[in-house]
Amino acid sequence: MTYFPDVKSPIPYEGPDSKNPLAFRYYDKTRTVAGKTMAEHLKFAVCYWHTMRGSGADTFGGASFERPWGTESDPIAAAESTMDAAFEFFYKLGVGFYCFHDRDIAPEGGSVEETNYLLDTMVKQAKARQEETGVKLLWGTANLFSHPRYTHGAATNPDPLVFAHAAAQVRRAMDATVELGGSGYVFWGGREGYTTLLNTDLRQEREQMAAFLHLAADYAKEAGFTGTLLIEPKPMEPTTHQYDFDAATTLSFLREFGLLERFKVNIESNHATLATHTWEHDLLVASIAGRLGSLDINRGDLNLGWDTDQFPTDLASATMAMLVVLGQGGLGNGGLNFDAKVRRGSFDTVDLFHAHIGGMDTFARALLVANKIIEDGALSKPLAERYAKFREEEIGKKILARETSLPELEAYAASAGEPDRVSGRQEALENIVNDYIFGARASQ
Ligand code: XLS
Ligand code: NI
Ligand code: NI
Repeated sequence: MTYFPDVKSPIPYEGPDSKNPLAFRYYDKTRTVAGKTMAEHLKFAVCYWHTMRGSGADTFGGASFERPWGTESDPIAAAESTMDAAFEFFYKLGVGFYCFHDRDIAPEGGSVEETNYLLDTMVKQAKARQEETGVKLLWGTANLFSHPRYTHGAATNPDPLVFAHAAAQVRRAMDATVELGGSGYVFWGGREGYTTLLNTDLRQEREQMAAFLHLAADYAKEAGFTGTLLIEPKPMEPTTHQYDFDAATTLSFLREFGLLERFKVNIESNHATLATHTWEHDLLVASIAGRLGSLDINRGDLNLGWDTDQFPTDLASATMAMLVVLGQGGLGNGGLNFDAKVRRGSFDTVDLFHAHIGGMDTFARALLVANKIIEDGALSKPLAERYAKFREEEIGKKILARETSLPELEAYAASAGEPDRVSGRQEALENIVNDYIFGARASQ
């Protein structure tokens, strides 16, 4: 049985001139760029929730996709056919990784025990599929937001019993991740936030969240998890104010509660833009703190103010992201997870291929462009120049070493007079980036 009859064999690389819509133009997994293959640089992961479980439903209407999998009335049979389809898709796309929430791969049962049993059953099957296909788990996570018990939050719920249910779920999702060799485990604060401060004890909820993360990190160690624990910031949705607002807020929270050494962050493009940042801003904030672990790749819509999770096709944005990733020497055991969904109207299964192919080609091309920009020092040279005085002049060095004082600086300002006026050259720099993006200076 095949779930994707339009695609007979793995998507081939055919080069930039190909007219075949089911081929890669830039993503050539064996091509070496700066000492590593494209597959090593770009550890793409398909996300199970959007790609396998997405239904096309929105707030105005129910499912619009009629998938040939997951239709059985028995929930385990439905989970099994979904997993068959998932691994067929991963294999045909030629992707190395996938990501899931516990509830994406297995249904919830009527009790904690039954739920654990259902998850174990599906984890066994996933393990066998991974061994057959060589596809690996990038990260696992627990869905702590869909069940009605989590309406007022999971770790930040006013009821400790809800906290305990969330803890039970994370324990088992962590076990599943370890069992499947996942290199990461993600905490996205689903409903950890508030819609009104009138019923919210902000101080208490933050304490609860910190306690939860400490417990989870302790358990991860106990369970033999050797990968990276990641927090995924998002400013809003589903709550009005999510506690992990953006990278800076999340890092400050981790620092405040003694968690900074235990967690890194997973930065999603559309979440950064919802926080009114560019994606590269949030990536850089995390990276300079040494805490950038993984990326959720997608894009928003400039005309809509919510998390539209569209497939990433914006080369300029992907290039800026790859500059940060290459700038820190890669993502280690992190990768690029497609937290993206096809539009409600794109209901054919072949649309899933078009969407992922476009995203993979965009990042492959961005890798080449960013690598060339770095090799040529096209941005780093003017940047170093701009800050040269802090490195070269005595007073600059003293400021950075905190070896001066306001009176000394006053005396310096009085003797040295007015500073030179120097242009920031923004437009010239934008043109340089475009030169690379348009192809004139990029390696094809
Ligand atoms: C939702 C989040 C979610 C996480 C995993 O907005 O992006 O999909 O990536 O829980
Ligand atoms: Ni999102
Ligand atoms: Ni995400």
